[in-house]
Amino acid sequence: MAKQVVDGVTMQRALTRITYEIIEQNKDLNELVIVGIKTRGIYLADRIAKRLNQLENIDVPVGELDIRMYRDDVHKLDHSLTPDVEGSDLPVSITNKHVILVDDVIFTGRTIRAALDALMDQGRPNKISLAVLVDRGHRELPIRPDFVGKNIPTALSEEINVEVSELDGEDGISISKL
Ligand code: 3GP
Ligand code: 5GP
Ligand code: MG
Repeated sequence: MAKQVVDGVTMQRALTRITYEIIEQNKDLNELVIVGIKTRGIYLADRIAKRLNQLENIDVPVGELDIRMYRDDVHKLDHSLTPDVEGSDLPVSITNKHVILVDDVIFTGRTIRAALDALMDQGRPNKISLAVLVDRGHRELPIRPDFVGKNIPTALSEEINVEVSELDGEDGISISKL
């Protein structure tokens, strides 16, 4: 049974706060490129870009990275899986830009490590930052998000479910026991 921990309004507010933090911490918003990690990170990246447009009247390019667990025939919570980049779609060069990576959940940090490798292969950004909607803990690498929607400490036996209206019909975050 999934237990809702964040409702749609609160989730949208968290994204709005992240957007304000991005504005506050960046003198030149024209240097930004936002890159969402498939699947739900892409929708969150789009929303942050939309908010930036509403608040600052600026069009920030949005790209995507597709990162899959190396063997998806095994259970997805198997920690021995290595994330691999399947594809990327970046609308502009990221060289000399400030890339903001966006994902729905950060867990071990291995997906972000793979994403950093993929970005470095494509250019030399001046800076890469990380925004996540949920930090569920259990990091296995020295990777820490710069912008966090909600810190939700979890047990390894739990799973965070992020719903976005574009895919799931409504926004919200819930926890379920595996
Ligand atoms: P999403 O990013 O499209 O929401 O990581 C691939 C997908 O599997 C993610 O989808 C995520 O929601 C889902 N998922 C759920 N729990 C886990 C987990 O513990 N580890 C990984 N790697 N993926 C999970
Ligand atoms: P990591 O590589 O940090 O272990 O896991 C991050 C990736 O796995 C993210 O892309 C995220 O989608 C997914 N993930 C890990 N744990 C969870 C979880 O509890 N819920 C959801 N929805 N996704 C998770
Ligand atoms: Mg994800």
